[in-house]
Amino acid sequence: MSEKLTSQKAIELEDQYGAHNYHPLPVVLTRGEGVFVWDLDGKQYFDFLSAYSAVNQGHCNPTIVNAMINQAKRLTLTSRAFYNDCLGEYEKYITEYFGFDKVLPMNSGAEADETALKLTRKWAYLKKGVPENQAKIIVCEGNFHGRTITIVSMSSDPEAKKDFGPFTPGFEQIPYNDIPALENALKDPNVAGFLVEPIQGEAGVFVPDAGYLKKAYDVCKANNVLFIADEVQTGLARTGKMLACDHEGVKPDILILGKALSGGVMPISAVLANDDIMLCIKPGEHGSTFGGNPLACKVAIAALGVLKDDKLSENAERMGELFRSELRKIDSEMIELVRGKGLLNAIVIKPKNGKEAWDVCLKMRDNGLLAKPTHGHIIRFAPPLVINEEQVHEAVDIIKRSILSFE
Ligand code: IF1
Repeated sequence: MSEKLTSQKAIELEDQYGAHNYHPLPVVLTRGEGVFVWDLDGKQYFDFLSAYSAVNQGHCNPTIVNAMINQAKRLTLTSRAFYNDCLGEYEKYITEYFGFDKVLPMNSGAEADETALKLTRKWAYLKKGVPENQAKIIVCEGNFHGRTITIVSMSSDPEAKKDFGPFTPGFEQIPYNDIPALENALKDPNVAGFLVEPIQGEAGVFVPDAGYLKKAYDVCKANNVLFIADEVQTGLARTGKMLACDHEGVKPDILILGKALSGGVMPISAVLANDDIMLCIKPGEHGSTFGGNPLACKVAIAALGVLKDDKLSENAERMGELFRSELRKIDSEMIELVRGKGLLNAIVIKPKNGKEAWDVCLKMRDNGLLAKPTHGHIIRFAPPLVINEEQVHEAVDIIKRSILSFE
């Protein structure tokens, strides 16, 4: 393009040529570094979304980008028709990192969730002895696991489902954070697994009661049901531990990872399990052209390395405490509630003078901080985990000024 691209023009292009499946905040970004992003006019913003927790390690993390560039110049994709010299190294690294026997590499979070569902059903037929086509998987109301037909079949969100039927059978919804409901659902001997987000993201960063995950795990064990944790969003240091399940000492039977597994540079996801479960899937029964590609392997090793080397769990824990306590000092009727764990946080906004969460987000954008409303009245705050104390104070100051401007 010869003319300089303006924000207006960039938005028009997306509007004219792209499907209208999103409603972005009007800001056009062109560069990122650490906790900051810049728009086309050179204006700097704190990124308090982190691409829905994919850039935990900070934008354009140099360790990750260098690993990517080096491997990109050598070999990027072989498919799984042949062996490559990166996959085994990565598989050893990630399984030792999380303490599982095996990994199955995929690309998007939704694919990893689909993989976990297939694995759970296969295990139910081969190991648990569930009669053919009778396996049932228990999911929670308010869940978010992605956008495929099967995954929206598990959803309770009308918007995610309307006019996308018919749906995949074999799922039963129970309320989240409800152990008696789980105990009741698991009375059915055909239940194969319980799929759960340790904190519900889409539901607006809904943190369950302390002890819920541990109790849910124990109920699963008592009934020979697999406990499947979707840590696509909550995992990888986001909540102040490497995994959100670590807060309760729970080790899932099947662990689903995505997003920050690449630090946001490309789609990389993974399903981890022990042999008893993972070896139920045989050659030809599952896979993906790009899953486990050499580029992804090197990127994921670097991305996981950064989490430990830079002590990002510890930082998320400390900065999260600071962030919530500073937010709670803001004296405004518009803030109904502050909640979260580590650096996965949200505020619930009470509209005032006709101003709601969307208006707060536009004002914060003007003041140099980006966040996105969900369900109309909740604002998620999830900065890259490399944020420091001074930056937390600056960010809270922006949030405070923005909200108080409506008083
Ligand atoms: C979008 C929410 C976040 C996820 C969990 C699997 C996936 C996701 C727990 C699928 C994806 C996203 C995708 C994003 C919005 C978003 C989201 F608001 F919808 F809930 F992060 F909070 N499991 N989450 O959160 O991963 O296939 O997208 O790689 O634009 O839809 P994916």
